[in-house]
Amino acid sequence: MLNLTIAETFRNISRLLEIRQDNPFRIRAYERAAQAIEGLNEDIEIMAGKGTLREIPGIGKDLERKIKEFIETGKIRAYEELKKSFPDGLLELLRIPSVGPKTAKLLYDELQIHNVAGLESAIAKGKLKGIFGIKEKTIKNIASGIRLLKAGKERMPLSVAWQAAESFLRPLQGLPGLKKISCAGSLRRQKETIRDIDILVATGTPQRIIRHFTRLPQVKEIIASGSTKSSVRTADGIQVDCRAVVEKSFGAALLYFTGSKNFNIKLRQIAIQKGLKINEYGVFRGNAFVAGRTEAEIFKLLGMEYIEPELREDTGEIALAQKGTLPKLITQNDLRGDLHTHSSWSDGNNTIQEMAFAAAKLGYSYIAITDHSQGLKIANGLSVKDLLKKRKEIEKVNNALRRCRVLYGTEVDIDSQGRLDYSNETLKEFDIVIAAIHSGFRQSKEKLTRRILKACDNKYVNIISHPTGRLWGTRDAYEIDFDAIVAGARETNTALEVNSYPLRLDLNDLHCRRAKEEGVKLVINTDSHATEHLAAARFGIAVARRGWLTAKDVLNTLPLDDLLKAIKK
Ligand code: DGT
Ligand code: CA
Repeated sequence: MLNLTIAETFRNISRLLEIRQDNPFRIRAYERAAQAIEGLNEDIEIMAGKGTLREIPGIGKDLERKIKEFIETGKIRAYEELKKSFPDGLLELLRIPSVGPKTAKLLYDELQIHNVAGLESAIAKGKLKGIFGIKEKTIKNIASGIRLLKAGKERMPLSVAWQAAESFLRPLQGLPGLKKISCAGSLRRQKETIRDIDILVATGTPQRIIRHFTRLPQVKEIIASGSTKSSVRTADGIQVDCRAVVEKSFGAALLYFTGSKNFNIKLRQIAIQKGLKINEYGVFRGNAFVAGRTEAEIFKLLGMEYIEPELREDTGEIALAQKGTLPKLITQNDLRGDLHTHSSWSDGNNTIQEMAFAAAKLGYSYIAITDHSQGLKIANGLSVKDLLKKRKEIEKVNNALRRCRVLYGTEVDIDSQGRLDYSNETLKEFDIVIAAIHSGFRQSKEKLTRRILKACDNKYVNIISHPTGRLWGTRDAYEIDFDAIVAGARETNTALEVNSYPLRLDLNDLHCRRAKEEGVKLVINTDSHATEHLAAARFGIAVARRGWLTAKDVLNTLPLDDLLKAIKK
């Protein structure tokens, strides 16, 4: 699993080229490739083996060769050469989200700062103040960037964790002697970020399974290894723990190691009230084992409904389970379409037809192609003239493809004053309009909230996309008054989006739950820029499930006609 390492290498190349003021296209090409590799759902080594690297958006012959070179030798020669012409440590500074190439160079030249620790201490001592080109606000941004960077090192996004987990689960499944296998911990609860991966197996031959686990090719280091438990680290620095238990205890162990810790504590108290003792081996009355094989039998014994892992956070779910009134959580099967995707008309990699075919293949009955609006030049936003042509093309695709209807949409930009990037005249022609903020993230909370509310007020805006702007590891959510936005959305019948793009997951679980309580509808979109991104819906579904959403709370579970009625203002 070298996806993250290779993406990081390409990003570093892009940054160093930028300091050198190299060709902007080249700089951009490396950055794009880094992004594409980060977003992959497949192991890049496996892709290299199959010869499918060139299918990754932005990977041409040259980058394909570099990826192969890295897989084979652990290095890219051109990168090693490039690094030589820069001081050591400069790259570490560049990893801080708000430190661009110019700032890094300035810090180095003026203050001889060459690593994060040095920068932290310089900020603490007030040394950055008064340096030409560094404003007070920049210093604040750098400090919060350092915090983001550190947080990013401690936890990985859910998508990355799943990818790593699957590379362990797949080869273990079907081993002789293995009875059951599951992930546990925060991954099974599908938290948006994961510290380490927990795997649980039921087997009568634990040593054999554990040995196999520690010898998998992606294991780079064995941190600890015993007869029933082992911890390893992958080349990407991801820690994976594997525990083996007997089949009789599998349910109890799964319950215990899935957590959360607070949930476990509450469950144990309930068991005690019933004269039972619960631990990772089973449920006991005195010394007698009474349950433990499955989670379901344990929940039943404790007098409650089965609680889905995503709900196990001790935030009210236990009481509902005791009453038998838990919400029936949405599943990926409930989705009937995707309402936020891009085609090659703006900054996507695929044509409308390719996107529509891919959606049909997923069993969707509709897909909205919501390319960027005219003002968003970096994303190749569409002029009004382009829109006419795009609409014609959609008609053509719809005539040819019956299974999946293409909706004529846009992701219209909300400008710094809350104005939309197309006139109402233009907006009213779309089947569906989503509005989003793409700049001015650092405005005050009041101003940002007002911008979104103003967009909600527009008669033609159906959905607010990625409402808080969070980009994991790069940008915190911008400050908005979420309660005000929920109220505005409800008044104007505007839906709020859960953006499934793995680094966004915005809205988050808490937002979902709040919106639902207030009767605001949600949509789960992928913001796909290529056909293969459509599969990311599973991460939006994970967020929605953690936010207690049912299919009824999510508009794109509706059949097309009902959907179009429901979004009308
Ligand atoms: P993470 O790894 O920080 O993303 O989150 P988790 O929830 O996977 O935490 P982890 O890996 O430390 O432990 C896995 C599960 O094991 C946890 O969710 C609940 C259970 N567990 C761990 N330590 C304790 C404990 O001290 N008491 C109880 N009751 N359960 C624990
Ligand atoms: Ca864990």
